Amino acid sequence: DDEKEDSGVRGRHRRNGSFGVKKVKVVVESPYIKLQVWCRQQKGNWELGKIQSTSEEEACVSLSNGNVMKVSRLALLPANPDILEGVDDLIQLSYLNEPSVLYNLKSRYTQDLIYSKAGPVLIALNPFKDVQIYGSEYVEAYKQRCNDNPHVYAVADAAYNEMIRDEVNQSIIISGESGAGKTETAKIAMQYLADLGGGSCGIENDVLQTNFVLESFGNAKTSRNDNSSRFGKLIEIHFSALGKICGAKIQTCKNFQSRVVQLANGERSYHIFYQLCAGASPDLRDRLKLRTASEYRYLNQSDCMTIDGVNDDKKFQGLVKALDVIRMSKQDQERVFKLLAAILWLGNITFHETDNENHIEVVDDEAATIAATLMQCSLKELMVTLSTHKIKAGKDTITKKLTLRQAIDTRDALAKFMYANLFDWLVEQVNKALEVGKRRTGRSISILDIYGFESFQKNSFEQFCINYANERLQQHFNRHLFKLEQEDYELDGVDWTKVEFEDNQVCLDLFEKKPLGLLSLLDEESNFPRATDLTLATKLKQHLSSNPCFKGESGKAFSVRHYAGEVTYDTNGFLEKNRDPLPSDSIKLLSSCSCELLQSFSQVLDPSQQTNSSHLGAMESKRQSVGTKFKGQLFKLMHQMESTTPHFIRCIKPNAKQVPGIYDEDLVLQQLKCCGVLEVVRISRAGYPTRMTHQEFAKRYGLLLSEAHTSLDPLSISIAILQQFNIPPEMYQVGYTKLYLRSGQVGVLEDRRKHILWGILSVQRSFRGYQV
Ligand code: AOV
Ligand code: MG
Repeated sequence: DDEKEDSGVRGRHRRNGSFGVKKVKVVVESPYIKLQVWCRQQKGNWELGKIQSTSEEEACVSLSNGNVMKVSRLALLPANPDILEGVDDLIQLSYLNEPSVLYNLKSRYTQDLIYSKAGPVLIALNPFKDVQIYGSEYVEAYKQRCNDNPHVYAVADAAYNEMIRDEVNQSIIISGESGAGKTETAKIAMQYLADLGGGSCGIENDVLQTNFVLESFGNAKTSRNDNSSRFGKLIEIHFSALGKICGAKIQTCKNFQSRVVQLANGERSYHIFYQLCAGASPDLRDRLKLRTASEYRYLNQSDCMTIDGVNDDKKFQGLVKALDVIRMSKQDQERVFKLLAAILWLGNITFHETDNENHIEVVDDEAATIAATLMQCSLKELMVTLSTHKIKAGKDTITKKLTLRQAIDTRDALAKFMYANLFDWLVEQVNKALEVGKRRTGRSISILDIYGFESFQKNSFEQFCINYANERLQQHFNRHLFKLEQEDYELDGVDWTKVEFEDNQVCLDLFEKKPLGLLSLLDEESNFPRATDLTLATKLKQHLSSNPCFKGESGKAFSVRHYAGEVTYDTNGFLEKNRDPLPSDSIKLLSSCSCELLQSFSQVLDPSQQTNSSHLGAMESKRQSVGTKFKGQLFKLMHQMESTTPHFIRCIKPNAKQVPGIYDEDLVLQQLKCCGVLEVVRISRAGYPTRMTHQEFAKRYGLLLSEAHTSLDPLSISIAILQQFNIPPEMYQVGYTKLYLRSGQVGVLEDRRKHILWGILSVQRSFRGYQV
């Protein structure tokens, strides 16, 4: 029976194996007449109905749309009673099958109840419109605990309180597909914390303003999201002993720069370029020799120059204000804008051929002149750098002309390098402005918002990195919610039936194993001067085919079975993007610029370490490969989160059109499946989410005991408390070291405790002559 019931709704990416819904056998016999059921339709969707009559194999069901159908009993699943419609925690559902969960979330979504709980996890459905559930009134309600509807505010509130109560750092980990709402959710959480931890120094406002700056420079319109984050961000908010925000630190993870020089139709480069072109004052335009966005090759290669409903001019004014708030000097702001304009003008530089072997020279026009002026270098040096390379031959150095392709690559590499370093410099400035005050206690809440899982028609190196990061994040989620939970029970001798969950270690091994993993093999191949994308693909297929998460495809492609679905990657450009070469001539050029920023960028690299490995054949500075650097940054982020208590938010995109009101069941189901939300519900429902050591429990609730207890043993005190409050035995378990309570049980004790403490406090105050 089990197998037969698993069919039904077809996810876009059907994964191997079950997705863990407990299958309930529907016994359709006479007592079940009138029973509410889900009835699978031809298209695979489910309709609600009531059983009219049954036979051996079939049932006659009247559907909610009025139709009466005869269906196989296997096409039926039990539906939840009406009283459970739209419950705010999926834990409360009697039946946890696919249609029941989907319907429950849908019924809430249509009432603009976009947040729900799945046990300890908050599910956030993107409304794609303004929903009136934010702002000071709501903040206040959650602060006072007068509103217990699931909300990002409630998650932030829990994190804050646990930080204070347990003196343990917290993290809020937000995940979900591209466009699901992670960045917005992160901002909502920050807003709440800023309200809660706002003090006299006003630094909480600075923290909020940094979002504006980072989004301008790090976000762009993609085909999935008009404001897609192209970098990962962990913002660590620090609190003083009084629970006030006293500073913050931002860590970022690889900002992908290829977008600066290359765009697909329907996509844009980073917002800042359009904002600058639209919003610069006439004076600034003049100083930067700025034109409209459509006059720059780097921007006009895509057919998309504006975003519906977004005013780039206004955004620019907002950005300047935000830069003021984070105390960036006007001089530095001008430097930044100059550099951006220089990048745009670099893109307009063209080349003309000088012989029939494709060798080129730079066209000496306004683009080259203005770029050199803005970079504050000599025009001649710029032109030489972009059109020649030097090769060492024994003691001599020979200068050779570049071909057109090489020249374009050199120019683009320079632009990308400038942008990448500008972004890092900016993050550094932001961090200086947010530097933690002297009264730091070391207590913090970190909010993680990275790029969501991406699966496009064509997937390249960027998707490869992004999806790898998501795979890591998924493991963090799994470890905390499944592994640690179960290990905890087992170690502590608690009676517990193991729940199976989808482990993604095999996929992580595929990426990380040395020497035979995707990242190491990519690095190895990147070091061969004659390697091509095809030899890379062949090598991967040769060494990795035994990993069940790997699949070789024809030609230059390969597929990875990610936790969120299978993605086919095209190795086209992988080697180049992984090497990210910058000829040493370009670095020399940068060090010759009188622009201080550019000069400082040139020092990031050490020109003494030169290799000949680039396709350009020129000497270039050796840097860590992009893949390896990415892995390093990711590990640093994950490591930092290991020592925190995590709070998970799963954002879900209800439709791919980015419009309000449409709930695409297949799309939602696929996201619920791939992020393991349903398994979490199962575990939580069966488990004991509250756990405290005997000592902690006795210390916290000992004051509730009505009779003085003669024994000082924490276990006896704990049990006496449980008995006094008549907590039924099935609601808790006593482990060797800890007490485990089912959800909801600790609330009674907490309320009582607060009541008593408040009483004591009042008495104390009245003694001191205060009015109570
Ligand atoms: P993402 O961060 O998850 O995608 P965003 O947070 O940028 O997604 O959300 C995408 C868009 O959805 C936003 O620009 C808003 O228009 C809308 N949106 C999201 N959450 C809300 C909300 N709570 N209320 C109203 N509108 C919302 V990516 O960075 O692409 O992975 O990489
Ligand atoms: Mg985002």
